[in-house]
Amino acid sequence: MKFLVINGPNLNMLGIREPHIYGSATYKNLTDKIEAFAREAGYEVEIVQSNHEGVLVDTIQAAYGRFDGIVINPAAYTHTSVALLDALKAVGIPTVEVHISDVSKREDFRQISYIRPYCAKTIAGHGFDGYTEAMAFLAGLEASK
Ligand code: CA2
Repeated sequence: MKFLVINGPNLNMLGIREPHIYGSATYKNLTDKIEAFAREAGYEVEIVQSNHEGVLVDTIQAAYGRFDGIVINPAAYTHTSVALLDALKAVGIPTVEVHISDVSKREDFRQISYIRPYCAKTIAGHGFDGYTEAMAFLAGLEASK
């Protein structure tokens, strides 16, 4: 199993501000957790973070034929980006949408997710565990093929 984990804008700032929403752990803590989980499970994982929508689109396109699953937290682009939805549809790789916070309990503008219709599952409000739960879910999907 080879996973691509994609994180959108400002997630590199984790642990620096808004700990009441996103916790006090840092982005490095997040990538360490994902890598440790993958190592123990025998998965390969690549992790990309960008603040730029076009870079995220390029990253998804470059994944074509290279990964068994994508775990994506598009951050604010969740609520705005048709381009990310189109890119995910174009590559056709099974994808799980992850949010650290429980977006369903937040502002109205966070209730829209453009990528959700494409995703096999959305995990929100589980903190960093959402990322490892997403990888386990995608591995289960692949095993059931
Ligand atoms: O809950 C999530 O994971 C979000 O995707 C995080 C996004 C937000 O726009 C989504 O609605 C929900 C924001 C990420 C920004 O992260 C920060 C980290 C530290 C300080 C401030 C923001």
